[in-house]
Amino acid sequence: MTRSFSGIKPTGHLTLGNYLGAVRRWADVDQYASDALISVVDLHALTVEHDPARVRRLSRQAASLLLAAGLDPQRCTVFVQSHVDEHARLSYLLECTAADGEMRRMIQYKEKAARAQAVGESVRLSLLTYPVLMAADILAYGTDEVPVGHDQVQHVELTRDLAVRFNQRYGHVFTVPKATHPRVAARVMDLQDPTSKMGKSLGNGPGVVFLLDDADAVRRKVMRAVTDSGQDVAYDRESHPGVANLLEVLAACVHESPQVLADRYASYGALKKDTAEAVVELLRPLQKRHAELAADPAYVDEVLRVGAARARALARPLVDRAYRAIGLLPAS
Ligand code: AQP
Repeated sequence: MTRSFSGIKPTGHLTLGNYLGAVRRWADVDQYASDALISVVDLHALTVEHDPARVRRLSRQAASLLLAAGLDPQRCTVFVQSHVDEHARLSYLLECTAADGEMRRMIQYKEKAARAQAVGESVRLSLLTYPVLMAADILAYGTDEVPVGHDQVQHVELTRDLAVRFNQRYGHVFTVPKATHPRVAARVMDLQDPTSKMGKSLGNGPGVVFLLDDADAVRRKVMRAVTDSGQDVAYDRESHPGVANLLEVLAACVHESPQVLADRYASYGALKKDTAEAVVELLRPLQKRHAELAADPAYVDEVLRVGAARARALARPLVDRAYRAIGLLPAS
């Protein structure tokens, strides 16, 4: 059976972008079609300024939301990255495989480092190296497929390069994975700035729909979404990025194509109203289930404990093999 690995960072509250671009597919497709491992990748939340208590809180909340979204612990493995030492163990070997130059070319590093530099701040070394940790997350499990939004394409490419390089230098150890994306909404944009990704850590409040936003907040954010000058409801990301984003969100909610939906609307107002209601309905069952799970943290902790034990058992032999292949003396 195909194996898939997916991760979500507890850097903020989960967004509609996370859900439509990734989480919904993990729940609706991947856990049935593959041996799916889904991780709250908490080590990645330490690459930027962080509050320890908040990271802990968001990690449990992310796990609860994954379960609320329909991930079934009987069908897939849900766990917290830092509970499985193999990720950090393998990351070091991959740092010894990666080149400094290729890390500095990573778009997310360049963008975040430039932002920090502009205000006279430095960035953590881990911001430069975290794509290698991400490669370790994926490669430790012999992963075939990585279901992600479009923002992660470059990281999966790096993962492939490192796997191939390691295999060529030290013998075949790693499966070379490939990224897969949803048909629509692979890149949900910020409602206030449709040229930027809707992100949980950098997104500004009014342009980001959070999964736990109440119905009024969702309606307010969608109704105030920036649209384009003109009146045409056309699906064109280049010339009408705001309207195209709303069409994609609506299309993803109602399982239609954005082009077909565009022909049905004569005004931006009607499109916004239907999109807002579709998002409210999409989130309603998820929020209800999340409220039940939030009231039962012991259940969530147990799911994470069992998940980590399974993940550890899968990763350990493969990472041990990589340690031997690269020339390290096995512990007796
Ligand atoms: N806007 C989005 N549209 C489609 N997919 C998205 N994903 C994230 N944002 C969108 C996908 O969700 C999965 C988990 O994402 P993540 O936790 O790795 O990243 P994030 O939500 O983008 O978090 P940050 O902290 O806001 O990220 P950065 O570092 O980019 O600033 C992934 O599959 C992702 O593709």
